[in-house]
Amino acid sequence: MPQKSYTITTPIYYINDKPHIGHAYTTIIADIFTRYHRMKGEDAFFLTGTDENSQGSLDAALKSGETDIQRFIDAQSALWRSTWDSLDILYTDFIRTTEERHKQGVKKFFLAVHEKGDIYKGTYTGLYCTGCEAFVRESDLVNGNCPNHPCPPQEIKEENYFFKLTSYRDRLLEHIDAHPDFIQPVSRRNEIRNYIEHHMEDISISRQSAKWGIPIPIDESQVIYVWFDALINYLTGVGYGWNDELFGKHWPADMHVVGKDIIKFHCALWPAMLMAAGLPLPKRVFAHGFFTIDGHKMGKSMGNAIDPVALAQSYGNDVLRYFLAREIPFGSDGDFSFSRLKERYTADLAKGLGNFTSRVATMASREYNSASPVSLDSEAKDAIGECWNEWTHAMEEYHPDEALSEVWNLISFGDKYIEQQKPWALSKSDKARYTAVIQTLVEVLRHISVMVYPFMPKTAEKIWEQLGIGEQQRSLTCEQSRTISSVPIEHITKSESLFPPLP
Ligand code: ME8
Repeated sequence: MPQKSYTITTPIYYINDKPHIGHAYTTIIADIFTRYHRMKGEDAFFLTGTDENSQGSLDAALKSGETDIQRFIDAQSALWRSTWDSLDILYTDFIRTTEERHKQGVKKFFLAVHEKGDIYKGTYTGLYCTGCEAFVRESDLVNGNCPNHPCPPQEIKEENYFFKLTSYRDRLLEHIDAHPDFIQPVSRRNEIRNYIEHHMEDISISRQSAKWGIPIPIDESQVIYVWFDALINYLTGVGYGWNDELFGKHWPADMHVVGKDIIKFHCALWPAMLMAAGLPLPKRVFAHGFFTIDGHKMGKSMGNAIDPVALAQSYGNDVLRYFLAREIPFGSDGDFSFSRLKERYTADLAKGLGNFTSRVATMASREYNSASPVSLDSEAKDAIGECWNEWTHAMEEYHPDEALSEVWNLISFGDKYIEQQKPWALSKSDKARYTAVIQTLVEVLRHISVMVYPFMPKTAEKIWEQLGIGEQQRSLTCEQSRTISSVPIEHITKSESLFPPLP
């Protein structure tokens, strides 16, 4: 059977800003699902990258004093890439919208939509916010400012090319109704349905005055509107226009992970663009919530943006990954605070997973009767089976926080099992029973480590190291890890604590 493919994407981020933990959240969640799908034995393609053709890029370059705009953009893009590298993000490709392969794909796409008759010339009179890179309505302004940025939008009157977005109103609504999974969570689906039905207008897809961007193939005096250009990265990143085989395999995407701020672009404009170009639609757009920092909106202007790399250096990559995935239910808004991070570190990691691992490894590395056959206690077998069922269900339904909470139930089970069985007493009174109890505990820990892997890959590896789990067993699929019998316990070694107490 050919290997099943799975394609997941993040937004491509604007390079005028530095990565903060909001961006890291989206990217880490996408990485978690990529690793999960790879664990299922699928060929998972994970696309991320940078959005470089915006007015904001140009403004930031000029502000920095750099006269070579592309050089500034190259350095900024490299910063984003190295951020993901240092956070253990296993992206398959990193697409940049100033790359030739992207520009060619955008031109091809534009011409396909133009040929369809969905592009016309008109005059745009209205407001434009450079922060959002979007046209805004007078009625959306708050005290004369853009609702998302603390500055007034620019007034623009331009000859522009427009995309006939409204021609797709009925088809978009039909698609959303026929595919309940297309927009998630459900609350977002209702919001988008309402927007498409009552507020959606044709959209200007070119800028006459912009000095940076991809020229329109039929009129080089204008550049393509940055969102029309950026959305096409999801195609050019998987081969559109340069590798048909790759494109055939990885389009349509299974999941676009985005923040709730950009759903109109992803759930209305993007599917309409694809319909116009005669291409299949992505299977799902998941719009996660936004989180605040200690209750305050995060952003450069607020001066409270947290650098994910610095945070990971202080606490560890896996701690950051765990905290973000566990603390903020995927799809809801949340809050980030150092006090919650420390609480979870101590309660869930140091006293939870770390302590359980250390107790099991300490006991198992001592003397025991390794000749005994492995027979798991039935209550442990049931707890492991139940955890796998619930974990898998949560992962399939895109509830990473719930998947983690199932793993932590199994850790609690393991802790209680130790208290009930009292292996320290059995080691003197009943060697055979002692071995069975230790083997059961090692098995519980092994299953925990596999289910923890997509969230905390380094921690899982450290547990495998202690359990003497070799390369071959590390690359088993979920199904294989779930069903194989126990690991050989004579290799167990106790290492230093996974999560030492915080200073
Ligand atoms: O919008 N909480 O890029 P961008 C959670 N280039 N997630 C957050 C967040 C927060 N407080 N702040 C930002 C763009 N994000 C376009 C995308 S895609 C074709 C083009 C995350 O750099 C969230 O995923 O402004 C949000 O959608 C994204 O960063 C916006 O990144």
